[in-house]
Amino acid sequence: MIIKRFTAQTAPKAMKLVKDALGLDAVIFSQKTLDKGSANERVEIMAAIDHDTITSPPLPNPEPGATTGGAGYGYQTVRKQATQKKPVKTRPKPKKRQAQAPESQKVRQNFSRLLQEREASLRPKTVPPKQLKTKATIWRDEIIDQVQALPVAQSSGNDPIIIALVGPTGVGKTTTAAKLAAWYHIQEGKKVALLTMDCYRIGATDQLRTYARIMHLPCEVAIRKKDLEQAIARHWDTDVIIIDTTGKSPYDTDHIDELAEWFAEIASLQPLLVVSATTKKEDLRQIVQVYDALEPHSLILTKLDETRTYASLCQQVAASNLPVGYLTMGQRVPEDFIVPDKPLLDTFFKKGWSALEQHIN
Ligand SMILES: Nc1nc2c(ncn2[C@@H]2O[C@H](COP(=O)(O)OP(=O)(O)O)[C@@H](O)[C@H]2O)c(=O)[nH]1
Ligand SMILES: [Mg+2]
Repeated sequence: MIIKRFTAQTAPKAMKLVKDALGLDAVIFSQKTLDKGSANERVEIMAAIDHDTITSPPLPNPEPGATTGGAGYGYQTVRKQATQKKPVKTRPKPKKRQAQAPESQKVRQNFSRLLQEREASLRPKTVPPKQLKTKATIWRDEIIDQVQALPVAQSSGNDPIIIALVGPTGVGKTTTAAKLAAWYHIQEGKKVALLTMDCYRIGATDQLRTYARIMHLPCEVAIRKKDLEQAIARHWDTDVIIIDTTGKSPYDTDHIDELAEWFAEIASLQPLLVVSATTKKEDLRQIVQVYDALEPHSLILTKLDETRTYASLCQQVAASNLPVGYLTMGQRVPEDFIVPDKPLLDTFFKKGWSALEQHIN
């Protein structure tokens, strides 16, 4: 880089010196007035240029008082200020390409088309997103199709319908037993009796007794297998007997064996497996598998209000091969309870929560 100082009586004159000496690509580092107010007042410009861009040799001062020399730093190029029309140095213009013969043009076009075709054939085949969505929807609908609705079966003759709610702890068995009792008693006008085998927790029986008292329904506790058989016999004249059971871990197989033994003697008993929508996929699979030993009649899906994602639940229900008998979506007894038909289950698993909302009072 060459750095020079230029002085002249006025700024335009000093700038002309810069242009003449360094050309239009010169960079102005500084400009200041020297001996301001005196007879010797003049303008000093510090300018620089790269060796490569020097376009013309530095000229001697064209007028008295004009000088060049020195060093500095700056930010401005002369080109911006130049009034001179023609640049001293011009970049050589690229040579004009000779017009191609039509023959060779054709060959080039064919070649690039072949290249494009080959690239396209090598690209991995991806399914367009729209098509993917359709496939996912088809797959989802196939799963939903497998989910069937089936309310509790009617009993033969004058025998009562006997239902037992089984399932893990805290899924809503007792609450749902009360909802079912209310539905049969209030909606269907049936004569209902409540039995509970749940003496495991302190106060567990009180929960169902309280519901029974409010609905003016009989409620009995069965601590032993014999108690259960006798209680059923006592309420044989009712339309529906609803049995609440103790919840245990789905990994406690002894509990399932014990229940199976209790139920073995009661021929028309329909076990309903209560599962919560908030249960994790793997646990749900385990629950369905373990309770299969009791040959459940159907599923009761509870706590549908506690989530908004039902795809995994739908898959598990379909995989269980068990129909869905009832849905619950809240703690209110008897309101938060639905006896779904197949179209409602379809809409629910397709649209989610909004499909249930309109059925809630
Ligand atoms: N959010 C919601 N809570 C529920 C539902 N069903 C039951 N519960 C609540 O879940 C808790 C456990 O219910 P409970 O009937 O005692 O379960 P159990 O141990 O299976 O008998 C209670 O606080 C119930 O009020 C439901 O559908 N939605
Ligand atoms: Mg309970």
